[in-house]
Amino acid sequence: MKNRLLSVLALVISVAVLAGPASAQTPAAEPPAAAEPAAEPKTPNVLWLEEIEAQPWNTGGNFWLPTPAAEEADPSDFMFYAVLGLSIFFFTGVTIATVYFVIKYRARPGHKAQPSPSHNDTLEITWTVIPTIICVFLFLGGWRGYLAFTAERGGALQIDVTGQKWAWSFTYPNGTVDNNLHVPVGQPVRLRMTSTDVLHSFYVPNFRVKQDLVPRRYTYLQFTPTRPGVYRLYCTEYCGKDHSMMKVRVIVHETGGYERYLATVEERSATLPPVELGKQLYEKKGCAACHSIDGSPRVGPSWKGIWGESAKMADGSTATVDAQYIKTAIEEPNAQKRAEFAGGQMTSYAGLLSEKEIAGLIAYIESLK
Ligand code: HEC
Ligand SMILES: [Cu+2]
Repeated sequence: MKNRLLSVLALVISVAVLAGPASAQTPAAEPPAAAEPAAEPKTPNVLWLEEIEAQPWNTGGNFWLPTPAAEEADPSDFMFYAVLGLSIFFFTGVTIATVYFVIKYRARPGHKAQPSPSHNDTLEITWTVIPTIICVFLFLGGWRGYLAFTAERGGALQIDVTGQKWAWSFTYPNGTVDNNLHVPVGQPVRLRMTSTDVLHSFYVPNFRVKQDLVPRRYTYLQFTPTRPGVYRLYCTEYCGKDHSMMKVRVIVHETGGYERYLATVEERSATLPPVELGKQLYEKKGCAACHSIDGSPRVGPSWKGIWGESAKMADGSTATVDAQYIKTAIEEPNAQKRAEFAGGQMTSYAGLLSEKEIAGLIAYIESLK
């Protein structure tokens, strides 16, 4: 009986193993996408950046913690392991003592209960002094780790961070704005962060740093990346329906790579046709979370076919969707509202998009008619 069960199990496993690769191959039968028009040839810099951005993020690490990639990870990991070690030590000690006493002093025929001592100096001093030393040690360790990512350090690269439902904007000292974070290895980075709508929180597990972004207020965070690679950045303050879309990339560049990145972005945006720029912004700036391009309504109106349309507004008037209408919609969303979407909220992108980018978005929406 047991043998038969085993052979059935073996059969099921071998069928699954054989079927696995075969079913994985089926999509290859699809016709090749040769119908796409040939793309413009790309400069080596643009290719380099696209390759880096497409790299899989680092998923390494041990059972407890992901790969450390910043100086701040050291004090933080030390404290994690210290607390873990202390917890294991005391949990085991207390459990063993409890079990031992339960057995040793159990009620049994001929055994008389012994009176508890009412006072014992040695015992009381021991259980006061040892926990006090442990608490002071934990406090100092935590304080050191806290200072590591909050205290201002000289020579830091400052990057402005804006959180918004549901995207990040990182503004570099030269004015470049991106939705992924790019930083150089080995240089302290100081983030000045705020939010345009609700609470968000910046968290990079590999750096062991986390800080809230608060509307109408600035918060700061500091770290020094130590290991080039691609890591993940999460929003860890639940901020609405598409909270999980605020999961982007942090790219730690090798020496010289950060400068090359900035130069490449400039080069790329200088040569991008407006429609392409608008398409890229639609995906990168989080517009896609609320606007579809296939006619289906999301939180906001779809962009498909709206160009030239006369839109019914919430105040009863009608307005033609043209360049001016789109610019106003982006910069002062509350100034004009469509009747059907009057309940939806869009936060203003004034100051977060350049004139050129707004022109790109207008061109892109026009191309969707
Ligand atoms: C959080 C959801 C949300 C995000 C993100 C968002 N929008 Fe909107 N958008 C809305 C809503 C809701 C409306 C309709 C009500 C209003 O105008 O405030 C709207 C309206 C618009 C309109 C007017 C469309 C029409 O047909 O009336 C434009 C243009 C627009 N958004 C552009 C953008 C651009 C560009 C971005 C990205 C840079 C963006 N939106 C990001 C929610 C969003
Ligand atoms: Cu968020």
